Amino acid sequence: MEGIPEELGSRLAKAESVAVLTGAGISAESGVPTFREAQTGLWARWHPEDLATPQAFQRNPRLVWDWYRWRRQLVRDVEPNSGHLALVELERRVSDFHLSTQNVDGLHRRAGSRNLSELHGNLFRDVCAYEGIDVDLPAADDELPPRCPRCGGPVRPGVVWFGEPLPRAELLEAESAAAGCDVYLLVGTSGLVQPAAGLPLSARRAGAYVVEINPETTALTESVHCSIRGLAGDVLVSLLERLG
Ligand code: BJW
Repeated sequence: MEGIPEELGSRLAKAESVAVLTGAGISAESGVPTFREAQTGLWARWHPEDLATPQAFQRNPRLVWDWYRWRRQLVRDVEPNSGHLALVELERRVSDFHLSTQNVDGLHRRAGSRNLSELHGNLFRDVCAYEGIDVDLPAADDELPPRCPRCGGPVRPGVVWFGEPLPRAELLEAESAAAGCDVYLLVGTSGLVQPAAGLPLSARRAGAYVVEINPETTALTESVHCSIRGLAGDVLVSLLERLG
């Protein structure tokens, strides 16, 4: 891993407001697969248009549910890692801190992050596909798709699929954090999916110092002030050590 650049250390030490955007890379060290990595990414094994669009769910809700149930189990079996925990500690140390995540795995909340916006929803929410509201399903409901206890319509996972709008309140919180922070950290995302990928650009336009933490170059590398090539856990722990 590269060391923490001097300028980042001093800017972070002075920062009153820090905003963070995470992607699948931060959960990779817990054992959750990313989406776009060549061999191991979910999209290397499945087509997003078969599983992560409203049309896919209409065509074959059983297939979509089988896939999401598999992912739920995978996430239940893993734990938050040192990267998630370092962000909890950073939140404790910075007076104004906001974390936006594209991840649906809930690991930031399990780690203890509080001021958090889940931009792409949450894998463990059950939502009525007709009414768009969260529903409680009986524990032993094996019907696929499950049925809404209120209207009988199909229930879907509470995640944001391609072509769907992001939850309004979460997106507004993320935009406001990006527009008002001194330092913006971009952790473990390819920066390919909109509108989340526009947040670091908004932060930069508004005057923030923007930093990318990723072992690889990404679509956003050329737009940030500073890129640190390394694993999220290692780099975030080093950042905290640097802060003292
Ligand atoms: C490590 C690491 C380690 C590895 N440490 N790093 C403008 C232009 C073009 C297209 C569009 C546009 N605006 C909208 C679109 C369409 C679309 C889009 O962006 N398409 C592009 C892909 C072309 N966007 C949408 O459809 C969005 N909706 C929308 O815009 O609605 C508008 C609207 C308004 C009003 C009415 C109607 C519509 C919705 C996007 C939803 C994305 N959904 C998914 C699935 C969620 C559910 C699920 O999980 O099943 O979200 S797709 C998938 O990609 C998932 C992720 O959150 C998202 C981002 O991926 P992420 O996190 O960046 O992961 P990877 O795999 O890409 O990258 C991992 C990175 O980690 C890599 O860089 C590694 O190197 C790194 N890494 N190990 C640190 N240890």
